[in-house]
Amino acid sequence: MTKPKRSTGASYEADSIQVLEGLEAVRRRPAMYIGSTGPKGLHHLIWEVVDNAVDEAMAGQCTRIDVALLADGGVRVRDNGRGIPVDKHKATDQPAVTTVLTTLHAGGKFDSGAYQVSGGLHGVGVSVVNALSTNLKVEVVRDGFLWSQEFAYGQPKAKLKKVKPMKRTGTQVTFQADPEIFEETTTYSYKTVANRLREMAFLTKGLEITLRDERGEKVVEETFKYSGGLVDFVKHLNANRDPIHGKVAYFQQASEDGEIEVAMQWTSGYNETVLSFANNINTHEGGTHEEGFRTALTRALNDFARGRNLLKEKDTNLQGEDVREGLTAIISAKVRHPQFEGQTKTKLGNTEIKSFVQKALNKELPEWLEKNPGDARRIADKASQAAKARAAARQARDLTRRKSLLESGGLPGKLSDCSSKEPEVSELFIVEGDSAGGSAKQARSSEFQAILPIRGKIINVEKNRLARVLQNTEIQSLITAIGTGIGDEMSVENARYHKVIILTDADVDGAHIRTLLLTFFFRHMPQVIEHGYVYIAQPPLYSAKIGTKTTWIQNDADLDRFKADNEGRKINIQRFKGLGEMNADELWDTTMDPDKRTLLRVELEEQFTAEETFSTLMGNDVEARRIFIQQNAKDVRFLDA
Ligand code: 0RA
Repeated sequence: MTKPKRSTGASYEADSIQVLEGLEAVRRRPAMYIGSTGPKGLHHLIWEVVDNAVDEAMAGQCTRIDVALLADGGVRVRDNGRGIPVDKHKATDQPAVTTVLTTLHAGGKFDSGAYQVSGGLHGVGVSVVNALSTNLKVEVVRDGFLWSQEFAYGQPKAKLKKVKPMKRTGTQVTFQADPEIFEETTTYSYKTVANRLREMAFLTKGLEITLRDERGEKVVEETFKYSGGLVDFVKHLNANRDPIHGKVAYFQQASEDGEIEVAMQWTSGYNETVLSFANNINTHEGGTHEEGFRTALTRALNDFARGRNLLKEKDTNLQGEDVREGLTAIISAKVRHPQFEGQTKTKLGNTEIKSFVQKALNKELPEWLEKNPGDARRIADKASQAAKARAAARQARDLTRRKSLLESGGLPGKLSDCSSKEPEVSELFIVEGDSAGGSAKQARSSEFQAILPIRGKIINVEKNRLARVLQNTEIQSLITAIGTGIGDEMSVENARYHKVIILTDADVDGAHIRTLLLTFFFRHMPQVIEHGYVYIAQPPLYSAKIGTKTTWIQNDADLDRFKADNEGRKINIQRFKGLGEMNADELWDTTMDPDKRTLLRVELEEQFTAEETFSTLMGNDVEARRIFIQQNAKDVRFLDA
């Protein structure tokens, strides 16, 4: 565990906690403090408390955090840190813990006396959690006693109580989110919580985090603890990939400007998985820590390749993307005063960090390459192959572009386009097979619905280089139909449809094709997913026949209802097999009519889970893939509806 330095030697005193604002503002405009009042905002409540406990761990003062999702819908977070101070706070004339829980920004860690590590994005303080909870109870073990205080809607119900003598130290916060604030839902997703806690544990070497779900019939419990930290993180991401060198490379350095940790390992694949974090927040949009890393890496590998004569004098330098082909890397920066920029405030802006990271790695990387010459050679060889493939890919891409210009209107021949030219209302159905494509074409409302039939399996982008992918005719049609281009050259503003709907059979083959398509979008058009343009159609699961009348049934609940409504009659129920079974009218009624259909919008969960999902599905480990598809063929686990 890292022990950050403090800028002053002062220990926390109750009076270092500044009083800034009341909590009514939080209840009036909750979204300002937690981003939203939807599921994301709800989960922020947990992150807020856990972040504080992780700060204690980063300060070397806490070794374990226990999170419980309680049967009554509440959450309990317990840690064995120092405990929130309970002595009198001068400015408020109240115990510090009371001030921390009732005063905005009074985390005690926001002033210059302390090194705030996590938070930054949602480092708004536990008082926000308090303000947005019907009930909150804080229990502190500190100074030889157990202390306790309860609140309702952020207001103390009674004074801080000295309960009884107790050894050790720690904090426990139990709260119930207010359903009047979180109107949409107050139900936490186990998976979301587990993923974030796992990520936190990877980022904080040695910290033990447990998660307990007491809401179901059976209590579920998981423990996350990684003594290898980022190295374990990389191994985890590469579990279903094929590494080309045994040991994960690891570098770490601390200075006045902050702290940097990097772990990396190359695989035989063609994609790049570089995840970066600043103060434990996933910096999806990158930033200065990532830039420094990339610059140093490209330089180190070019120097190595030149030095060993793997690159001749006449050869051009390897480019960044060549060097990062097949690379899995985690960059974790700890910054004293992080500046978050970008559209989603997930881009690190601190300029000093770029040169700090670059300097650190300019020294460490060449040393690692020299010390591991066999590994280094394989990596450099792979990079130079990637450079050659890149040249070929450019040619293929130029070809696609030229071809699309030659074809009528630049659109693929197989596309039955809609007449509307307004992307906002236009829908593209990507339909498996020509026959289903035919029905869909008959069924559609041609005003706003376009049909693109896809024949057979499309190419697996996870196992092929871009040049090869772009030669695939199905992929070419897809790219030209959607209109955004791909990769670095894509612009989502050019999307010709704001609904791209995948329509495949509800069987294992259909699930496979759907996954191939999603993998393609994830790797080459991620913004199309991020903008919420990708959907999955939900054809019915059953057909029920009474006499000659067929009813299509969407799900198991509807099936039960149908059976109940038709008790005593002879019903012939069949699991729906394929789109080919339905005629055009049926396809329209069940699956395509905007008034009746249900669509699942594809949303990416935490980036690293998505990485894991796609590399498992499409990577080398066939057995892992088979199991995954069978388990998920029905419910498409990695999608949040
Ligand atoms: C203010 C100051 C100190 C610790 C904390 C707050 C603190 C907050 C939370 C929230 C959940 N768990 C927590 N653990 C600690 C520093 C105390 C010191 O210097 O002794």
